[in-house]
Amino acid sequence: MNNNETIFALSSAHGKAGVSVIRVSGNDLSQLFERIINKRKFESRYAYYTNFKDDNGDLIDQCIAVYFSAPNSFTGEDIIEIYSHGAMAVINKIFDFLRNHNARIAERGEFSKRAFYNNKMDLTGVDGLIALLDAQTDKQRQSALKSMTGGDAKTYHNWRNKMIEISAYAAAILDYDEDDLPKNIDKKILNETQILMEEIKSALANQHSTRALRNGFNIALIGETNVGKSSIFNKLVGTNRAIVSDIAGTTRDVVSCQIDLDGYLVNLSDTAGIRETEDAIEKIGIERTQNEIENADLVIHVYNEVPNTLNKNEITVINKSDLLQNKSNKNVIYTSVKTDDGFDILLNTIKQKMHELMDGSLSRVAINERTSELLQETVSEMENAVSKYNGNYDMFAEHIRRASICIGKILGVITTEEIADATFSRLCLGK
Ligand SMILES: Nc1nc2c(ncn2[C@@H]2O[C@H](COP(=O)(O)OP(=O)(O)OP(=O)(O)O)[C@@H](O)[C@H]2O)c(=O)[nH]1
Ligand SMILES: [Mg+2]
Repeated sequence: MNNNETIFALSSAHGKAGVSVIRVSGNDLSQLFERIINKRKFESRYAYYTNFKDDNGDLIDQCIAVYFSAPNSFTGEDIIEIYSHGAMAVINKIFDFLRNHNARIAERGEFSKRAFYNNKMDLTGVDGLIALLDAQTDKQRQSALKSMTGGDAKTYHNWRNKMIEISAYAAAILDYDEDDLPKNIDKKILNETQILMEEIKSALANQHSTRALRNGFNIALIGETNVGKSSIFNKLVGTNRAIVSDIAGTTRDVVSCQIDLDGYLVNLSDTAGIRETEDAIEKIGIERTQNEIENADLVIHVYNEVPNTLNKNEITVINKSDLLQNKSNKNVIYTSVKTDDGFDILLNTIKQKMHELMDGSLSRVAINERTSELLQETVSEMENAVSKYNGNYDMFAEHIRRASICIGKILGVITTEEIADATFSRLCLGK
């Protein structure tokens, strides 16, 4: 990677704003900074007010500029931050100036990529940063910050160090006399491998909840046509998002909305009512309903009468309770969109189910597709090590070593360009 090129980008959001932040990163930017602030001497990390002029001596804008000298900066290189007025015309003019001074616009995620290669961040930290920039709710923010500040990395380093130690002891059994090694070392390393493997398996088994914490808890509202799914959906999201009518088969597509429940992000979906139909479009809608059910963390099944059998994994709602005389079944929730009856109970039940899945997920390592695959590979290497243990320390050490490489890849301690590129391309410009 060529770290010598000077790069720049708008680090704040596009669009009219009071202040915009333009970030420049490169190897030695002191001359450029002197030019921007129009001074010969400066100190790092001091804010300088400047009448920022272009190369013709015309004023671009009145700005504040700060210098972060390497390695104490986000990228580990020299960084200049320019705080200008947030107008596109000003930003474009500053960009022109920077281009004239041998800098080029940064690629997506390029600042973070440099930070990674300069050991400022590992890949779990970058994952955290990506999640933080996407965070909408408080729990998402907490989870992202934990990853970004090294919470996940600590666990992975711990696992990796243990693996390296186990593998080293296994190799030592072959090379050293029994008397020179700790007592019962063979049993100890097997035991430690098994404990470690269980810990990783448990993280994998809970990956569903950590993903729901990052991407949202999926709730699908399903049921036959006309039972009032869209009316309930609108009530829960607080706006008239979905069309409500007394014509059966009104909702044909999935209508989704994100809501914040106790700081957790929830993706609520209203779906096409399930019924036998010859209508081609409605059929597609019903297929989409099936997809929503598969992806749902929680299904709210809406009826107008108590069904013969209740599905324990779903919340059963009997809607239009204003039209019912008998509301005695304790295993269902009676609601009425007309009278508001039962909505407090419905909301509390949803929250309870959500907390059951999500609480505790903050303390676990965050797992995404990339880390999930590598963790599965880790477990399979460890299983191989244990099953081939029978006195064959060579094989054992090799499998544990390979498991430690998988964890190294999660951290980016051992990495390939593709892994890094795939991660950084998920970042926005200016990060
Ligand atoms: N009396 C009464 N009518 C209701 C209630 N909830 C919904 N309705 C009415 O029932 C009809 C159907 O409501 P929708 O919310 O469109 O039902 P849906 O389940 O989404 O229907 P589809 O999209 O066709 O599957 C509308 O006329 C609503 O006004 C309720 O609690 N009580
Ligand atoms: Mg509907």
